[in-house]
Amino acid sequence: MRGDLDKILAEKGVEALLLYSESFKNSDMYYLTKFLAPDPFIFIKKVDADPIIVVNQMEYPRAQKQSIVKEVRSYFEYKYLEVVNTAKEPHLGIMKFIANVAKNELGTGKRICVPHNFPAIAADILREEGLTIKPIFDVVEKARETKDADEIDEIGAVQAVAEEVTAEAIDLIANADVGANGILIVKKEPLTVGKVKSFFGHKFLDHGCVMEEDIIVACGPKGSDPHYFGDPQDVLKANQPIILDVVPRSVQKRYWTDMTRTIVKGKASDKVRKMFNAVLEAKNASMDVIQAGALGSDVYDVCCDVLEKAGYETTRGEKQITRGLTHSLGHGVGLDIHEGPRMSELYKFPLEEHNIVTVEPGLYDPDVGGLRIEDIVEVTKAGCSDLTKMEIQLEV
Ligand SMILES: [Mn+2]
Repeated sequence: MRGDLDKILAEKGVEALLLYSESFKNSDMYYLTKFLAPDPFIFIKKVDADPIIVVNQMEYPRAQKQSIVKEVRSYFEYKYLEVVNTAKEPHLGIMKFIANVAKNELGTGKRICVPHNFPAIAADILREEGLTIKPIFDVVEKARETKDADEIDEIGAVQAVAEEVTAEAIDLIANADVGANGILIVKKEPLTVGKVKSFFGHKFLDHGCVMEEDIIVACGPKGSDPHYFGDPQDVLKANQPIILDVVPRSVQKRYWTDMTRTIVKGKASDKVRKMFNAVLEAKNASMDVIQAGALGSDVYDVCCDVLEKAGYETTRGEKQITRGLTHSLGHGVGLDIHEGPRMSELYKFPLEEHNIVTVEPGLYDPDVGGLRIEDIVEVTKAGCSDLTKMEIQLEV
């Protein structure tokens, strides 16, 4: 949560935090300021003090109205034009300007934390100007991992949209006719992945969400690659697993959600049904052990134990496999679609209350395709609360 930031900065042994970025793509910048801007601006915060932002003159009135940062200043207050004009070229001048603002606000003696994606060229120039710049991973990201009630509500609202639209898409698939070679037919035309994605995209927009990144609609053997997104020309077929991995984002509130359902229109083969049962059991067993304090790696282990006991292989211990579970169990979701914490072999850190994580075991087989089930849950003190209300059903 935002309130954790001072503690995190102090733990890292730094005295201030500096960001220079736009805030559409940079979720840290948006999180800290709640000011959505397509051009970079400056964020500065001393430990245990209120932050300030410095924005260009055009954005100044809007930032004052919209940002949660109360102290908003204009570039002109720091003689922007004068500083930039003294440099050999404008880009370098802007870097020099950032250094001037930082020196003005922080002096030169402070250890200043910048995020891992702070421009390297800016770090160089700030150091040339005598500032102590420390790029550090997981500062703002760490604060973002624990969500406050408003954030959980926003993610829940996007999740409700994901479920409504996915249910409609499943209806579309379930009500399709079956033509030659098992190809699904809707209104006398083959039901392609492109048409299904277009359906999702339009419906999301009707609910104030977007398909900012591609969703996964993968039918049959191609779905055995977990991140095969589905080519628009692919046709959906009966009696084969169809993975729907759905990731809408709220346009205004900026939060994502993530849900996967795998369905078969018609009849699932015994092999696919067995995969479905194992994945479902792995998901339930994993959710049973999720709670504040549980290590992400331990939850992943529980998932692998269930799948291995059911006769499937996993990549646990860097095992090279051609079928089985080939990815981790889950990831945080918030202003980014993939953020911390993780539930994987590498993540030997405890989950915390109010983390929002996906639980998404899957099994993959190049002969039949993929089978993945994904819910999104809130970690609580004694367990987890499932934000996903949608039923899990194989055959439709
Ligand atoms: Mn996911």
